[in-house]
Amino acid sequence: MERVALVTGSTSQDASYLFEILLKKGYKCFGLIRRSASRNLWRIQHILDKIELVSGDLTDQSSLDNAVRIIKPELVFNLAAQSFVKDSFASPISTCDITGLGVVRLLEAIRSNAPNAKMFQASSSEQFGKVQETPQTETTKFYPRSPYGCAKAFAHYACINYRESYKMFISCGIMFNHESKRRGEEFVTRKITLGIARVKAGLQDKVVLGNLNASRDWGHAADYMNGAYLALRHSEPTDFVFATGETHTVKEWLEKTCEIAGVEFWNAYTQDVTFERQSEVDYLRGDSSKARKLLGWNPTRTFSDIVKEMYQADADRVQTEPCNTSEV
Ligand code: F7E
Repeated sequence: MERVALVTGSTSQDASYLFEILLKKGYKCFGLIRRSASRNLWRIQHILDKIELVSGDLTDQSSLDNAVRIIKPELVFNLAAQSFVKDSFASPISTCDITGLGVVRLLEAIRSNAPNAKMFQASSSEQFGKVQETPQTETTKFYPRSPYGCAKAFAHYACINYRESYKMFISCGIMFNHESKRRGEEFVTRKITLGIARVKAGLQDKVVLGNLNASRDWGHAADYMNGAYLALRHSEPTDFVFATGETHTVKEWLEKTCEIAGVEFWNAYTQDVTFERQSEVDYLRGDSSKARKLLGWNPTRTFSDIVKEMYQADADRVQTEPCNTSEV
């Protein structure tokens, strides 16, 4: 029988890596896509002829029902979200609608139309927010610090509730920050690698940043999507932390990028409160022992590998498509 997977958030960094993994494993892949997202296909351009895009939206129940009923997926990966934390303060209602309630709509669509499908929910380390213990594990108490974190925590609990109430196979991966050369330019890692590449090329004076002291546990998106796939291959539905166990400040990311670029760190940036959060997540460091033990999962790239990959890709990019990141 043909193995069929449905992925939401099709145009995202994460979906692009997950599609590559699923295609290699022989899955027929369907990607849910909002009509308005259809212009943003650059991350999946190289596999567009191998996957099928289906119109649908996490805010539209009937589109989810139709997609799940017609596709009858064996695996569903929910990667769709309003995922930019800073924007969630400006748009709390729509963030909660998409990132929180949208997951319940998807759960209902699966329960009604393909109850034996296995679902992966991309939960987030933002759920830990003001951390209650370090390192953070699957049992660490949540204390979200943004509408995005609150919506993700709600979605996480909804998944557990459906798993327990209806015996559905639903696993949540609590994903710590994961980056790559396909990362959106609004996130701090890409903003820095692209900004420094532009500074180096003489196209921009400085990178304008907010809080440099926040610490994040940064891994590579391809590794984390491999974790998502392994989570649904596991015999039991459960929750997993995906993290490297190493934490670095935003300042360290900036310093490493400048070092790779050969740019003077002190001259390369300036700070602006516009880019600070109303309430910040100061420190994240995950403990992924459970995923390592039960799934044999391991992150394969170091902090330095990831910064290098991203800087190099951006240094190449600025030669062909100069753009300004100071406004994001
Ligand atoms: O911020 C600080 C900012 O926007 C990281 C999402 O994928 O990971 C991501 O959420 C840190 C924060 O990612 C700027 O205050 C300083 O402390 O890159 P970010 P995030 O908020 O950690 C989690 C796991 C998700 O689930 C999310 O969807 O960097 N920071 N200056 C800045 N951040 C931005 N964006 N821009 C700045 O200028």
